[in-house]
Formats: sequence, structure tokens, C-alpha cells
Amino acid sequence: MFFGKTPKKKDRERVPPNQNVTTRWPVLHYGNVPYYNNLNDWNLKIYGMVENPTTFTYEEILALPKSTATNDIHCVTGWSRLDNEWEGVAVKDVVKNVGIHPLAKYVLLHAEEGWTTNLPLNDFLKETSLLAHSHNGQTLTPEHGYPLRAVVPHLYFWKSAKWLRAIEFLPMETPGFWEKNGYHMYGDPWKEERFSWD
Ligand SMILES: Nc1nc2c(c(=O)[nH]1)N[C@H]1C(S)=C(S)[C@@H](COP(=O)(O)O)O[C@H]1N2
Ligand SMILES: [Mo]
Repeated sequence: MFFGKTPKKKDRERVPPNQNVTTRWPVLHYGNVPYYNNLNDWNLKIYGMVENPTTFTYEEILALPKSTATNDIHCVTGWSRLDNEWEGVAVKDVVKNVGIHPLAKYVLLHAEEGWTTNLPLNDFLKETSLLAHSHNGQTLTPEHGYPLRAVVPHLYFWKSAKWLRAIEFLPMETPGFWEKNGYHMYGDPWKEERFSWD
């Protein structure tokens, strides 16, 4: 077991109930890892309830203001990893000019292979949410979401879609991949919202 490192007292207050701190970074996902030889094959679509549906190339993402954040991540399977340094772009900068419709209340994040996850718009737009291309000073590895992943640290880490390809704005909540399979619609780690029956 690589878990079971007892966190320092101060750290313990940062760890939600029934989570164990790991200093490693486990790789967790459903399906296959996409490998990109060429980022010309990659784009990020923003669509749904927006005035200006937009498709960003990777260069256009990198041209947005840089954003960095340090935060803790909490996987629903029980591991937490503290002090992750992310570099990327703030969600609010990405969606700045798309003209979000006032009736849009949720987003569905679409990753490679049709994998999805849902969250409320306000959670996605939070100051702390970003789209990251680097972790602890290194470009993300393919396994951890290269070239771009969501990081929404205040929710369980399954909401942080790796290999992000589209952001869909919706008037109503549409369950994503794990949410259809019994995971909680919201996923607050402090309330242990792991499964839909929690
Ligand atoms: N596209 C995609 N993103 C995903 C997943 C997935 O299966 N597919 N799994 C989620 C889950 S359950 C977790 S815990 C984190 C794991 O990210 P990591 O492998 O970088 O630790 O990715 C999340 N993002
Ligand atoms: Mo997870």
C-alpha cells in the first residue's frame, strides 16, 4: 500500500473525512490514454447555451493570460494529494468572450472517447477552477491529461476531466459518465458526497 502516510497535524485539517494523503500521484481513469504527436489534431470546443460558440486551438489557449494555482486534490477512491502546483489558464478567462446565456446553469465537460462529467456553472467558474497544462513545473504526462485537463479542486477529483475537448453549457444538469453510474451529482469531498445515495 502506498497510502497510509500520516499527515502532519496541520495538514490533517486540510484532508477531508476518510481520505489518505499520498505523496505519489496515482493515475486513474476509465478507458484509454490518448497520445498526441501533433497538437494540430487537438482543439477545445465551447458550445451549448452561449452567444458565440468558440473553438480554441492549443496556441490560442496558450495565448490567454497565464494562471497558476496551488491546491489539494481528493479522489473519491480515498487518496488526497496536497500542494499541487498547476499552470494553465483560468476558466473565467477561457469563457470570457463566449457570452454565456443567463439560463445556462450547468456545464458538461467532454473528454476524449466521449467521457463526460457534469457540474454547476458557478462551481466551474469559481476563481480556483482552471484548465491546466502543467503540474509541479512539468508538462502534464499523457496519463495525467496532456495536453489540457480541468482542475476543479473543491470537488472530488473525478470532476477534473483529463484530455478535455469540449465545454457544453446547459440549462439543466445532465449526468456525466460516473454520475450516470452512481457517483454523486455534486461531489463535495468535505460532505463525503461520493455516491448518489450519500
Ligand atoms: N477524461 C477523463 N478524465 C478523468 C477521468 C476519466 O476516467 N477520464 N477520471 C477522473 C478521476 S476518477 C480522477 S481521480 C482523476 C485522476 O486524475 P489523475 O490520473 O491525473 O490522478 O481524473 C479524473 N478525470
Ligand atoms: Mo477518482
